[in-house]
Amino acid sequence: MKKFTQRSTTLLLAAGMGLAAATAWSAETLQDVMKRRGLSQQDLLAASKTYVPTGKRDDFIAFSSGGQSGQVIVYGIPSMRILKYIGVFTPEPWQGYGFDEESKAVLAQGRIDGKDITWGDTHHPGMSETNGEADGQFLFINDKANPRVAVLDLRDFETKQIVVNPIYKSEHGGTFVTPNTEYVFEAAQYASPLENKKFYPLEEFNEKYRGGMTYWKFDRKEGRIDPKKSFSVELPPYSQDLSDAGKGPSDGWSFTNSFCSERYVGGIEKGRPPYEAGCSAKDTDYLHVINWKKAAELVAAGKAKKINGHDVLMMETSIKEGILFLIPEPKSPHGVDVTPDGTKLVVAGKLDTHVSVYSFEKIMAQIKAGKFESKDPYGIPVLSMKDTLHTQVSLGLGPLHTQFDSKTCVAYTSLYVDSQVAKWDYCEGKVLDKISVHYNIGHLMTMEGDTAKPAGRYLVALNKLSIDRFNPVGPLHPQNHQLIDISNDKMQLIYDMPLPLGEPHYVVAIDAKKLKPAVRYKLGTNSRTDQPHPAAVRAGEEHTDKKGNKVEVFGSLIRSHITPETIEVDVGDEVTIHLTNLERAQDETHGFTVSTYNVHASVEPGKTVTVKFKADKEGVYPYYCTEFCSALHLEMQGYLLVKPKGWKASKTTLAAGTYTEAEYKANVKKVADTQVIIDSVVAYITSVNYKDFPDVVAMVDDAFDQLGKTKGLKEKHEAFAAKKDWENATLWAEQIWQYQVKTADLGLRAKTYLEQNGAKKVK
Ligand code: K7E
Ligand code: CUA
Repeated sequence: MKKFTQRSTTLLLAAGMGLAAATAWSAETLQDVMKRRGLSQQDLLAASKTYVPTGKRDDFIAFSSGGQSGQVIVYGIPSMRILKYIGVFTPEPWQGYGFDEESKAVLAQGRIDGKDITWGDTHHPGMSETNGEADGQFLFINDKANPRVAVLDLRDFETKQIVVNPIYKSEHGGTFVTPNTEYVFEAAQYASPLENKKFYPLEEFNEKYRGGMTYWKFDRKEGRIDPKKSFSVELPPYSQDLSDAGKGPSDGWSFTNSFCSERYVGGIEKGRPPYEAGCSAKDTDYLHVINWKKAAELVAAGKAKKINGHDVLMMETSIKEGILFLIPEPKSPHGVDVTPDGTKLVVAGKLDTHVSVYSFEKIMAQIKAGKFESKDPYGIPVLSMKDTLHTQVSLGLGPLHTQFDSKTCVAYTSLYVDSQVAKWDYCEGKVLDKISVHYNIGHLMTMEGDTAKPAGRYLVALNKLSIDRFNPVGPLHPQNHQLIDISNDKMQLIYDMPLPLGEPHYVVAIDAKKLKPAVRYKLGTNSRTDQPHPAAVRAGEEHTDKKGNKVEVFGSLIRSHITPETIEVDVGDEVTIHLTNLERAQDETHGFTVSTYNVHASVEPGKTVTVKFKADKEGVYPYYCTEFCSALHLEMQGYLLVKPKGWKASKTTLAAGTYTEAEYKANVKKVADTQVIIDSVVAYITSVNYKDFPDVVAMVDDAFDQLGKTKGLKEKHEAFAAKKDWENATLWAEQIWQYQVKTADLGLRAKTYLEQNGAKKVK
């Protein structure tokens, strides 16, 4: 230990005097590298389009579904560097998600029929919008397997809420938002009886099984979905699929595809043709067109029926009130995407080579004129496909999803079977360009490409197979997100990114400038409720309460100690530990765990987190900080002592250390030397315009916070020295130095930042 601290002083001295920086330049030229690595001009061009130099940031931030991992993956574009995994439907240990009480409460909202469901099949992230444009405030994502929707707040990139769909058993067409995020859509997928736990045999499929469309009311002020103000529209058992919200002229309407409108129920084991045959036998399926604004009014007027306590507008009512229509669409469609100006909708039929562009104006004209070509078996008016189409364009095999460019009339459609992206003009109905991807593309995504104002520039192809793209890692391959430059007439493939967490069906991206995430919480925040945590403490307020067999610790974390450092309980006690991270410094997260009790917390600056467990095993259990937070991180430790029944202590004093006057004096000198470094760093920082750099101002504030903690300690060690108590004198002097190290660490970080970012001398 001694050795380490001396070395640290030397390092600090060296860094303080600017001796540490020596940069070696490679003598290699670009030509040399091209030759050595076998790169072409095209490769270099691609590399220069995606390379983000150290210290620079990406232009766009993407939120990808984590597929079967039940998480969200955040990455930067164009670098494709992964920035974060966010636990949503699944526990995520690093962030303590599912291992601390606050996040367990969020996961518990997603329980179904009283049971935990700790995985999710996430498909479609959706960003909150204001006037049809991505606003960077909230993210929504659905769980197809267990019909649920989650709300993430982009101030801290945390999951805040999970709502369970009260009437479905599966869903898919979610999450799509209305232009001002009034509602978040969730469409059913595999039809089932709407009443919970109701059994009907498949012979009653047409009568008793139903699909539907749910409109979750989003309360932006609260940042939460309000289930009481949410409702659903009952739909036929047609396997509703992807959806989109109208915008501009079509605002107030929603559009939902369907497949298997044949209502086939399979039975391969009974010798019946399988689903795949029975669900694609007819040439067309149905596009559902719903006036959600009017539906909301009807629900408010009491015209809905309560099913499982949830408002459902029954088909009969929707037909009578004229808010629900069907339009035939080509065989087994997948995506339906409303154009940025809201005048058209693009439907891609998986088993057709065409994309069909419908005109909203024509749809409205037909509805107004009451011109219906037929009714479906449930009495829903069916509009003529021919009379509502704007155009059809043959793009290739297996068109799935469509996204839009910032250039007017330009769209991109994924071609699953052809393994291509087609660039085409949806106004004129012509193909502009095609590019191959690797392989079998599902969704594709352009920057803010499903908003009213797409940002263009890049497109990401989300491929189902990666076969030969990456180093083999066994039979389960990574997914392949390919980045395509769309700023020119010809598309250029510029990057392959393997994603190894699940099948990310869809991803959305936003201009990074629109995101304004916080760097710390207000001291004592429960990040899952955004409310002050009742068990938060400030420095000096830490304490432990014991009532009967309940032990409650109100502790704190700051570099580099946990308060308290000993927790004594009796076997069988219920232990609750609340911890507040007192740091203000950016990125000074502390983690917390207790050996073998399966708890973990990530406590970011300002956050208060609770872990809870029953101390049902007598013994000694170290607890410690799990994030390498400082030079003395390993010493950020403590003991949980679980005493056996009837335990009586035989010794009452701790073993004394052996310290000499010489060691005390050495520590005092170390403190004085370090102060010289701190003073020189402070002198440098205050000699330049550091106040023009908000990040530096925060670091300087944090540095002085740490230094402030030395107050009164000099008097303390001197008083012990006067009494020749060399242990206490030495250790309190050491503690001053510990705070100084943190101060100097921050100060030097600030100094380096200023030097690298062109700080200027001030008078
Ligand atoms: Cu096409 Cu769930 Cu959007 Cu997969 S879905 S591809
Ligand atoms: Cu705190 Cu490591």
